Amino acid sequence: MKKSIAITRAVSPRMASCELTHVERQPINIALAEKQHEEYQDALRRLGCEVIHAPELPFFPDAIFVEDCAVVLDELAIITRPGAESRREEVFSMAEVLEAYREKIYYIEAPGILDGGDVLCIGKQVWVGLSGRTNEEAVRQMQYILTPYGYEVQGVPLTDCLHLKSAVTQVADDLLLLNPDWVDADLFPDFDILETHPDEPGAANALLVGETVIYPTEFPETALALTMEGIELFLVDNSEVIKAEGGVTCCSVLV
Ligand code: CIR
Repeated sequence: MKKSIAITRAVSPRMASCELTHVERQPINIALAEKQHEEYQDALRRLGCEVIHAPELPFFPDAIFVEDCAVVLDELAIITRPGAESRREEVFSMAEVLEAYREKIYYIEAPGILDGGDVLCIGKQVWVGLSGRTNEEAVRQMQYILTPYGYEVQGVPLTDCLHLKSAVTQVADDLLLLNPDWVDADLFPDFDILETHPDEPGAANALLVGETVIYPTEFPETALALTMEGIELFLVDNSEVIKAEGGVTCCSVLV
């Protein structure tokens, strides 16, 4: 397995006041969120990752969602400028953590806005969701940073979801899990596509670690379809993160 460090951050006691865009606010059980986050981090360890904790940010309700703070590639890291103003300051401590792992660190600058949840990288291809949190200017900056390293960066239109990785994630070398109502499968011509079950629109967010996929128990029909495709799943309860409009990719940065 290539990536073996997973950076995570503790649940904020204020998580119930998180940003929400497409889902109704529901009470969040912080103790349960903490337990589920421990189990998620145990899953990462069981799959060969060393879990490193970014500094706690108890006053930032969305602090657990570290994925949005940085995009890490083999050669470099890009520190984002999150689209939600309440989240802008989460990135600084992530930059400090990443200094230990990457010599080259770049920053998205205003007027660019970028959430890491909008960035899907596979090999040298990078898709960037044009969501409410990420704009064309950030795509332009990503192209400027990444083209010299041989990456191809393209902006991707999205509908009705928070981030690109709410709509599509990689679940095996050649296979993407995708919700066709939220993103156009034709944007990924080099890949086979497994569609999420129609009753489970939020089911496209899966975290591939090595050859295993960390996947929420909350989407049983799609989990079954993944298993039928021969994908090995490591199931985790993720109810509290889902209430906060997050998923399994959002809670770690794999380095
Ligand atoms: C937010 O709206 O920013 C958080 N409540 C959820 C962020 C989830 N992050 C992700 O999908 N990468």
